[in-house]
Amino acid sequence: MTYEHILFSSEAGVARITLNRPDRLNSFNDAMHAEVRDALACVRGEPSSRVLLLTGAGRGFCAGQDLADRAVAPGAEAVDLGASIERNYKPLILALRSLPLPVVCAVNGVAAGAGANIALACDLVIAARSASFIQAFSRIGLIPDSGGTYFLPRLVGTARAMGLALLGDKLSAEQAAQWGLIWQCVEDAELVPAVEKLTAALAVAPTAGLAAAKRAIYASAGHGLEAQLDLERDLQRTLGYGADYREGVAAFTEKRPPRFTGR
Ligand code: T3D
Repeated sequence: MTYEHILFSSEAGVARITLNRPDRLNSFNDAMHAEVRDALACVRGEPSSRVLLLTGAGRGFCAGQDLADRAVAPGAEAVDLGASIERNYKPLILALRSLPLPVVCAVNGVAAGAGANIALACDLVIAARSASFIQAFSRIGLIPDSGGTYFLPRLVGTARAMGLALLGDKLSAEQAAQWGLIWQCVEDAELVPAVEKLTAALAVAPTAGLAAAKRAIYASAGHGLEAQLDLERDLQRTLGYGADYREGVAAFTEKRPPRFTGR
């Protein structure tokens, strides 16, 4: 597939998707959804990719749905937003969450509407200090979608989730990090070097182990303690037969850096 609305590359274990409609703050239309879907399928099918970086081109990360596609003429039939979510946003969020490798989101600017929640669906979110998060839905009569009503209360608690959802105010990257909504806020000039350092480290990490940790942590939201302990047991059993565990223990005992293959 040739890409018009995203940039996609994979090098040295790092796959990169850059949302690339900067004049619309990288908001999503159907074509961009199709391209991201295709790129995510490539990452999933390519074992040499050991970490995925998602970011945006220009001054914004992503402003959610392209509202120009929703401006129907007076009297014309309304768009079925449920169908749009079923076709595009739900598969996107599930694909990011289930990808068996770490997904880093570099929030380079404003993340609004579904754009904010696509960022929150990623495993490690690093934002530039000038970036912000806006649950813009309430400004146009909608609810937080793309997992917003799931991620927000789990990450920041019901009171803050409610404030963000009902008021639609801009939350600074610094405040988002203080509240635990994201992993880190860095100075604007530090975003690229910090993300490069992080993705380079994750590209040589024991990928299967990280994927299992991701799976277990996300599964915990729907589990009691006993079910979670069972899952940990099963995942640990599988990892214990893996090459990276063997290599990790060997490297430790031989007092040398490990050479993980991701398996
Ligand atoms: O519809 C479905 O399928 C259901 C799913 C819905 C998911 C959703 O995401 S609904 C929420 C949609 N998003 C929004 O409501 C956010 C709309 N954008 C904004 O509120 C503001 O643009 C921002 C707060 C994000 C940034 O403000 P600011 O002042 O920094 O930039 P700006 O001037 O508003 O935007 C710059 C340009 O991007 C501008 O174009 P122009 O005037 O220079 O030609 C603006 O129209 C365009 N833009 C920004 N967001 C969108 C957009 N164009 C289309 N759709 C957008 N979402």
